[in-house]
Amino acid sequence: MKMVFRWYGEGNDTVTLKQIKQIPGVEGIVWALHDVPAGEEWPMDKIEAYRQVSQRYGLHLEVVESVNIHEDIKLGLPSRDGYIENYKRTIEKLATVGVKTICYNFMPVFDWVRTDLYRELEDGSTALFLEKSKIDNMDPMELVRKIANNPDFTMPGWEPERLGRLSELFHAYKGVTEADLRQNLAYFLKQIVPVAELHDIKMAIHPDDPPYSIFGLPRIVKNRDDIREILDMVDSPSNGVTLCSGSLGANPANDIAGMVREFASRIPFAHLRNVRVYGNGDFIETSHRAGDGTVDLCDIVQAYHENGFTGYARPDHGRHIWDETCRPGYGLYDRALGIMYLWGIWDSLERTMQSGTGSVR
Ligand SMILES: [Mn+2]
Repeated sequence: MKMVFRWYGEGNDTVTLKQIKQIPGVEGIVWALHDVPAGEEWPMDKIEAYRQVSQRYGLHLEVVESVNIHEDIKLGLPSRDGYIENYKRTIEKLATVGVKTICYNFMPVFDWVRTDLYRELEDGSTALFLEKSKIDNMDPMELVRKIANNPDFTMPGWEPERLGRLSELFHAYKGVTEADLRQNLAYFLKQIVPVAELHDIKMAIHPDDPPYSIFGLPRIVKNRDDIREILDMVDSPSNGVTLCSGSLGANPANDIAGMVREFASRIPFAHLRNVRVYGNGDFIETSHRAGDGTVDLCDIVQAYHENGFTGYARPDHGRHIWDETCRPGYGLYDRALGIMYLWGIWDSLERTMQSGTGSVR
């Protein structure tokens, strides 16, 4: 397990590389050019700037999250080919600075969705929260109206000034089924994976967050069957999955340890975090500790360990604790605590294996 830590870049993150370097066992950053719009080729000078700054702290940049997919690719429009060509050029450039894994998602319109970024937990810390009834059965146009009329109702990336584009996109996705979206993903992968293979890079699709359809939009990375189908689209180690225990864990029916066991050789990147799902489907992100949420990270880490996992792992999100001011879900403290918890499990499994006493469970 190679531990990495997401960093949003100089002037774009409250956490510093100096701090990241001091978290035990962290070898590299998970990075992206956040100012390059989806679909555009990443400029080499900006990639090179990341290389230089990470090198100063002895942190590698082998994991990129994400190179975003243009909506025209997801929609299967004729203009997709140009965007796919740009994507290939970006892969080639990333290979020159040692990138090994590229995380991406294939979620229409919205990346992750929450209804509250700072919901208070019992201990006074705050965390990302989703109130399911707020988004359930909501007509997309009602959502657009809500964002426009209520300053407290926001969706990531959809500020009131971009709402025109949002209704346009909803219109474009009208009638696009899960089968269509799958076909468009397969089209993308068949072109991209050979280029990734050639450059020893593993593509790793991130599950949908939350792992079910929202606002009537199709979603195709929700569970074990979905992932199996995607991995079968192109049978190559370069066609992999970012197994996110938090995203998948928002549906308690998902057996994440079971997925680790089934897909082990196709998971270049593990997102390890906990989430507490309530009876009504609401969920809140919690500390990593098993028991604080409904995701059993002990079991999941054990499944990785059993399979000799040598891929990358990151603690994904954390709560906001100790009065830290930070990007929602991306503070230093709780993610660092999460890493130590993960190492605690991992190291004790290593020790048990070496002493030959078998399973710790
Ligand atoms: Mn994740």
